[in-house]
Amino acid sequence: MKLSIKTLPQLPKEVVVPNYDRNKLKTKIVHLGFGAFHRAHQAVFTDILAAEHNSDWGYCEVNLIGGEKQIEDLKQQDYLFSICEMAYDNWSTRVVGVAKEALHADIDGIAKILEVITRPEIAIVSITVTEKGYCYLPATASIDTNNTLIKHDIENPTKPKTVPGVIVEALYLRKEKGLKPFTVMSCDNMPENGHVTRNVVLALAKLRDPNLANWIEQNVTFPSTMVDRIVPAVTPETMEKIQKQLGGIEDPAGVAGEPFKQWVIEDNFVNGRPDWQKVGVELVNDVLPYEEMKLRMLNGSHSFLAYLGYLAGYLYIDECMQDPFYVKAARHLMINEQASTLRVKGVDLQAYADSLLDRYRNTGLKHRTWQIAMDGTLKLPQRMLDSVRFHLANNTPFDCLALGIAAWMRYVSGTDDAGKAIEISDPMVDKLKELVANSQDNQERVKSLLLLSHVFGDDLPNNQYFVEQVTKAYLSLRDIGAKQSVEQLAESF
Ligand code: NAI
Ligand code: CS2
Repeated sequence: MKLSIKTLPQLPKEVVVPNYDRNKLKTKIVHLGFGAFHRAHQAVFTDILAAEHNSDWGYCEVNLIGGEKQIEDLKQQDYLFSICEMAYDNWSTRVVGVAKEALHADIDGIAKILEVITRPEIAIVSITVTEKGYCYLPATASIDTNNTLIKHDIENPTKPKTVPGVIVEALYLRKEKGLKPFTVMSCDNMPENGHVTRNVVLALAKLRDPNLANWIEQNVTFPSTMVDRIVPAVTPETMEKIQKQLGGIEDPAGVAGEPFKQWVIEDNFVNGRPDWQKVGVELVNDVLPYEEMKLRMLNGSHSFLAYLGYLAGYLYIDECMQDPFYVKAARHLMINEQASTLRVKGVDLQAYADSLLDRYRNTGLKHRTWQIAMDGTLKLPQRMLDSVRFHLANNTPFDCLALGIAAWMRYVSGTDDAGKAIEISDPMVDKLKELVANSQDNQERVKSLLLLSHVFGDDLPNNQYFVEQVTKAYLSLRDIGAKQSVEQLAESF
């Protein structure tokens, strides 16, 4: 039997269920990207707000590309889904009730989605669609007009497929109807995610109608956010554990994540917002220092561990944490090469680094290094390269960052240290394969991959010291492998 309103009474009494009147909820947020993260993060904060503070903010959950099954599952179970908190082996479960509706572009049609977004009561469109959903060029944070889907949206603005395309068309329709706009809130792991979202939306709007772009510029806000909770992709084993938590009831839309969660939002909304501050969300004037801290210390060390771990045969982050040299190197990276670059004030960064390592040790999470390694071309700039620029400008060392970047190069070269082929998942995978195929496995490989100016900009490939450092690390990885390269580096601190 599946999770639904009918089966709620059969759940074990420890499971937290929506104890509020779901009929009083109004769909006021449209969320684009009903993936694992949204379910375990924004939806949970909003659910606690409904349960504990009588909030009436509900969601229409939307997937535009991929994730058809999740939307179908949600519809079949009265829009209920569960989230398990995995504190090592001690799990606890909550059924979330704030979803009111669910739509998929390929199932329900884009017209239906636009109809919902243009309802007067929609106040926020929030987004978690991974970095590639923004169709932007990471080195400049500008729209990628060569992206096939963006080309489609430029030619067919009323039937958009992309996130920027849908937002532009929805805002166009609201403007025409004389309705208030909505706030656009990205919750993806990008630096200044609000700024990136604004850039791509405005660029697309300008191509369509400069008046529309002006109206958006003057009336719509794009608050940046810092979002944090480790929520690995659901596996069949996680599904089994969720079912056990639910006393045998199945929940294919269920998800599991770590207990920790954090959300910092720039308080800049044009049409109201839930009182998220009542449930621990930090509403601030400037989110950038928090975002930068999290992207460099957490995500930067995550990517470092993911590439070096995967090459060495460590399938999960908690396996990397069993290797004392990986722990030492990750901590050195966080404190000496990332924390030193940050603007954030009043945060104990030593304690932050230790808390991150502790979260990585959680053996319940089974967070795959392969999952974190994906989409590297869109992740490296904010996780590693911005810090490298800081060190180059300040003449300070960046050995761990150089090793991390070289490990990405080794990873996209396609073979791990045991000689096994790597399945690379990246929007630029074809280009990566071409660059790898046309270069020898030595300093030529490094030079060749540095040609990706959308990733490395024009400055880094022309900085001789940077190229030397990455080349040295690359050759070490080639000659002695990831495990020993990390060991040697960690021994040198
Ligand atoms: P997921 O794979 O479970 O879900 C991805 C979602 O993005 C799906 O709803 C899918 O329909 C949508 N999507 C994918 N490509 C798209 C495209 N080109 N256009 C439109 N929609 C697209 O991933 P998950 O775990 O939900 O993570 C999503 C993002 O959330 C991450 O990339 C990151 O930016 C952010 N995040 C994730 C955390 C995590 O631990 N999972 C933690 C903090 C942030
Ligand atoms: C990870 C993040 O997949 C990745 O790239 O680094 O999703 C990480 O788990 C989250 O940002 C934690 O908040």
